[in-house]
Amino acid sequence: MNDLCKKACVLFGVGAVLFLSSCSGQQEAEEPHADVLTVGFSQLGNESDWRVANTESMKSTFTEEGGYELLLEDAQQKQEKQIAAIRNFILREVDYIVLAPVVETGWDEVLAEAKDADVPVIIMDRMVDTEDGELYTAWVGSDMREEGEKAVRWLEEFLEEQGRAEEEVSIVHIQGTPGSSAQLGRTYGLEKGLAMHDNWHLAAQVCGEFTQAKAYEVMKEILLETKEMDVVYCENDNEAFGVMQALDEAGISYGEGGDVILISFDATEAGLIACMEGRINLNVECNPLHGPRVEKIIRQLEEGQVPEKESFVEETIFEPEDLTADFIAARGY
Ligand code: GYE
Repeated sequence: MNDLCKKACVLFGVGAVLFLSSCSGQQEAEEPHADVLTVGFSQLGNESDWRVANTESMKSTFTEEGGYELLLEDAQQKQEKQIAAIRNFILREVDYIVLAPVVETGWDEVLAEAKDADVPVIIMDRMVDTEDGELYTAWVGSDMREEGEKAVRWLEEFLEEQGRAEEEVSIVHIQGTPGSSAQLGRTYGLEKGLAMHDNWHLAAQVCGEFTQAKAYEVMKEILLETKEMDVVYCENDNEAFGVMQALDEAGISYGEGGDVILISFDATEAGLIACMEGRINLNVECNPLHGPRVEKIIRQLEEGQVPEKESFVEETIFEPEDLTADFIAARGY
């Protein structure tokens, strides 16, 4: 090949590549966006096993193959980050916003902005407390007051069976994130129980932030003050793990046949294993698999239907004798 010919070939090659890439570029710009629904998801954080399972459920539901683009923002437990994420989703003109709110109050302004921009907002897991119920389209999650009440009913029966119903009962209460539905509901249940039983007393009531590390730290401090406790009421499994660690170090027995009755919430895999092994007396279920439930709401909206404004998930409670390794493994979280 002479030089001229080589140059011509190279030029032709470059031209062909440019032509092809500009064609495929056009296709990319037009094709995927026709049917794809963009979902902006403001997840409150990554504080617990429950939260990890919840995020996973959203990711495995809102997939590319399923026709979605999921924009996931982790707010690291900060409401201002969630508000910023929602504003960003509005700017990006997403089709739907899903919000798992860290606390209940303080959402009116940003939800009104989403409403003005015609972006439907679906609230998942914890609730929002807004002045105007029209600021969000639908909510799906758990009845966390009911969860607290279930724990208290169980404790009443358990003490009764043990012949301890009339005895003084000293309770350590490890709370979750202040102002979150999970904290408010589970605290409501316990405080109602305390009000109904003159012989039930709070030995301590402190915040464990729904994390193992914080619960461990606060439980260590409590144990410096007192070792007199009959019940530790942890508002989630990760707090229960931190409490178990602190009780182990203090040489205090807990769970089935132990000195301290341990109550937990969530029933995640590790929480249920601890319950099956008798280290947690009661684990109140809180289901994190909301991805398919949120998708159902979006499908209904796409088809012009009106979804239920609020849907509560059915849940149960677990004691050690209810559990087997196979049962826990089949739950998958
Ligand atoms: O119990 C806890 C998590 O809002 C129900 O948040 C959720 C709670 C859950 O951190 O583990």
